[in-house]
Amino acid sequence: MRSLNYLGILSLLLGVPTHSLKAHDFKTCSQSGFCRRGRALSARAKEAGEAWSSPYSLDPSSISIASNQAIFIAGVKSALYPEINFGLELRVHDDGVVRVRMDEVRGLRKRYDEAASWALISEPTISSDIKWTAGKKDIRAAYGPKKENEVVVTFAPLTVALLRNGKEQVVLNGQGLLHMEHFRTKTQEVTHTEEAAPQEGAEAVSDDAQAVITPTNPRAWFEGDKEDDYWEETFSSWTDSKPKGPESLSLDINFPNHPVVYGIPQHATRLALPTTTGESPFFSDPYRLYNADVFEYLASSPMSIYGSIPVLHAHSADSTVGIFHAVASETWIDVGHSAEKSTETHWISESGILDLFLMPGPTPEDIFKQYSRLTGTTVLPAHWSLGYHQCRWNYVSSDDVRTVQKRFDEEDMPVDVFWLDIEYSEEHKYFIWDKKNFPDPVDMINDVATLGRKMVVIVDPHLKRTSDYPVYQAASEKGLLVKTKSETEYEGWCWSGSSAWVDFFNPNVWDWWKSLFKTQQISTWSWTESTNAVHIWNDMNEPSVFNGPEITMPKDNIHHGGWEHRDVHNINGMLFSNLTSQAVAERSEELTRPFVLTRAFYAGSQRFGAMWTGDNLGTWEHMAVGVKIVLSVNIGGMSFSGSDVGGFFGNPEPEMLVRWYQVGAMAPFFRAHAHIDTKRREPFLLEQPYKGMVKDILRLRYSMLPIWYTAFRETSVTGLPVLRPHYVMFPKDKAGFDIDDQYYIASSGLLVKPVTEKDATEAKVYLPEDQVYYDYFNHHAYRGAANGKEITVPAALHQIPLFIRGGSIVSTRERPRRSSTSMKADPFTLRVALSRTGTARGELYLDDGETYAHRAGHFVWREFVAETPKKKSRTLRIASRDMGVARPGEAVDGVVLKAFNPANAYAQSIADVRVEKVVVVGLNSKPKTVKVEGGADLNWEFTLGVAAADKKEGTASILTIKDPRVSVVKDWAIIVEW
Ligand code: MIG
Repeated sequence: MRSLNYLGILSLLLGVPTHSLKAHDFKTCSQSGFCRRGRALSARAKEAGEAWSSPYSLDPSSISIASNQAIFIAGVKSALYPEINFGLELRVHDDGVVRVRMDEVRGLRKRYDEAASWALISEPTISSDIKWTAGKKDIRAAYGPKKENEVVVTFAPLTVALLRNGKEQVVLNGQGLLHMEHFRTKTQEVTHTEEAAPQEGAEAVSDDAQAVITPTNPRAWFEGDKEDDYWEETFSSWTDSKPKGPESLSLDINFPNHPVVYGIPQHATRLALPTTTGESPFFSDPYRLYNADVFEYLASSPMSIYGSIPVLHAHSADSTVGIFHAVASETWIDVGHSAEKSTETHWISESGILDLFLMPGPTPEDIFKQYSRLTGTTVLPAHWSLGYHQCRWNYVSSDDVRTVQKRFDEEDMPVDVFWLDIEYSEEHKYFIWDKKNFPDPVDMINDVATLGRKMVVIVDPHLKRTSDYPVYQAASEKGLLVKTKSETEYEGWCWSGSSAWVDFFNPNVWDWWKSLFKTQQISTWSWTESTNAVHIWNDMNEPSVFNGPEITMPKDNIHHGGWEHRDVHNINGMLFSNLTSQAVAERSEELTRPFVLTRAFYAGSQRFGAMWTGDNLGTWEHMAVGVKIVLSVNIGGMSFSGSDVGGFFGNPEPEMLVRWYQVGAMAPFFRAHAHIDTKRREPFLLEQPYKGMVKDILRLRYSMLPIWYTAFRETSVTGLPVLRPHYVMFPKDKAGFDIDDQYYIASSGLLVKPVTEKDATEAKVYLPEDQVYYDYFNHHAYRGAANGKEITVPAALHQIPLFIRGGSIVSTRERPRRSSTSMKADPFTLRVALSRTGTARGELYLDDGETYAHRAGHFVWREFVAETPKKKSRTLRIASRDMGVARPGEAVDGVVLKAFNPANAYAQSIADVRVEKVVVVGLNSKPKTVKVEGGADLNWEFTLGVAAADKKEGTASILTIKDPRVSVVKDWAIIVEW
């Protein structure tokens, strides 16, 4: 029985093959009342053409300007409902971001307005340099260093536009699709339909808005002539009671002169979002954001999967702008290009206020900075969590775990973390060990930890409803569980059978949840059979409910504060990983960085840990789309991401498994995982030559850990993603806009093109610039071109197309070890990959990898620079200097460094760690001498090949400097002379 999953069981009962269920389990737009209404609105607008006009207008006499000009508030009305009041508020932040909020004022109920409070790190600072100027038709404010940005609000119809240098960049309601359905009482509305038009309100309207609103029945013209699923909605066998009635929000957001849009993860599709509207849309449905446990999700679809980040970048060769809509309810987004070179989007949300952040750019880099100032950067992870993670559903006993660990060591394959899926727990009561198979959990954990490794154990949000589960008992007694619409404890079905769900919106939950993770017994139940080497996996937090509508919770369930599940659905999962990461960090006296993997996520989840792409299939298609999903969540701020290596479902043949390891090793989060029904596929089980290939890939990942860790440091400070697609690196290069199958690793200079095709022997790689790119492994020099060039490179099964961009210095640790912790004192190799002009630069960041001492300045951040000092053209100087000093006052994980001392305790502790090799790639000719500045001659070797400055391709010249005896924490220079 255990080997059958829930949909497997369902499919047996219903006699339907599993794969046909996945689409039917989830709504299309036409099956979702408010989405249908939203799309009907845009269809009517389209049909009406020029005659269409928004009924929403701003009352200029109501404008009030507060807070030293930066906050602008005004009343808004819809001509259709003159008795209903809306309020519009605009704020300009000090970094140029404009926040636009609209809510119903003095309505029958309150719309949910707390999404931003969960997503944002703090209340943004308002600009002190704004001046609104009101005219007859609009009010506007120019701002920015050169007053190049301008926000303009037109009164009738209401539009909000962000301009740069006089040109519109983002326009709200330009197509007249704004509609905030106001709260009403059921009877009232029934009367309206029965009476039909014209009726009182409508007549009043047509008087003052005759010119814009067409006639006979203006409401029908705008809203449709019947109530469409206003008060109740049925999908499959579930009925949503919708006690609040209609409250959806529709808004068109246009990006004139921005032909491409990226973002709004999570969807299994290309990075540059295909269209959903127009003559021949790529997808017929809008992109949906409604966190969902979509079992065996499609490899190309606008359907929701596990997470939602309502962030979109609109891009052109000379501008990038972005938006973030802090909405937590189900949201659908249409994307189209009716005008050439422009993009129109239409956002339809089920509930909540309008809370939209317009990010002015003007470059992708600026957008990342603007967005991370709002929601935070990716937190710097524990160093070990960038190693290799071995997971499976399930390692079935403590001896199984020990054996797997032993096999890795016997084969000399590095690994850092062993994972336990749900079967470790007794009857799926998370935290409670199944003592039949795990009789000695703490001993098992210690056996893993003595070798410097960690364990990750799963804790899901569903609690088995049974009196012998102290966690459930406490939650139920304290009233900490999600409630039904009739305010009773909600019961649903999940792995643990009859289950209840902790309501993380309830502040009383927080300390209690943290108390569970304490490894020392406290007054209430806590997880004493755990240690500090255990970290946590949060799965099923969409939340997944087997017998719920769309495999989640009923929307009319009630959370803390009386909010319906409908209002908070997409942020629900983030609260779980938020609290879990706090719990793990604080579980013992000594604070250490937590690792928490989450499946569901929202804007801001990057502060709490890593995500993975859920239950992918063991197909080439899924391998390929996994790369695109990971790129798109990187765009959404979630840099720490990856897909299940091997594919969750199926038994990959060795070739596929090898390719999947290559994909995983080049992703920020690197974990192999497999479904319970699959055959064992740990890398040591492979036959040769595959086993050797995977071992090499694992060792490659470990040798590159300094690169990954430095990349994460950079991300944690700047907000720029770890994986950078072409449009981020080369915003002006149109040929790169659609590229999403190769990417750069932060600013390291590494370019990766993972191979995701069967039987590949070569790969095509796009080089966007007139620069030399070296093969990472054999230093073959390839040449790009100013207007881009595609090259063909060898890509047999043992080969990963990985390149070092000329002009980069990369740091690696080349001694194979069993885990990352055993590499901490290992020396470094520096690869100086010269640019066409003979220069190079790179960074290396190091700290203790586990504590928060780095937030107090205990770290090493070096900058390496290779250049030819002026007028000394016969010299190359490779210097190491301090980056920390170069950037005082920077913020790390949002914490501003007050002081930085290069001789900090951590730096001192690794003062003996040296650079054991410096490899200079692409020199013109054999040097005469190589020495440490002010020191002795060094030992070196040179092989002549292609020079960086040449036009030729072929193996580059290599100068290998052996053991220069320089410390990695000190300033030094190596002088190469001819
Ligand atoms: O309904 O815990 O995506 O990684 O192995 C399946 C069992 C529940 C789904 C996760 C998968 C995990 C599995 N879980």
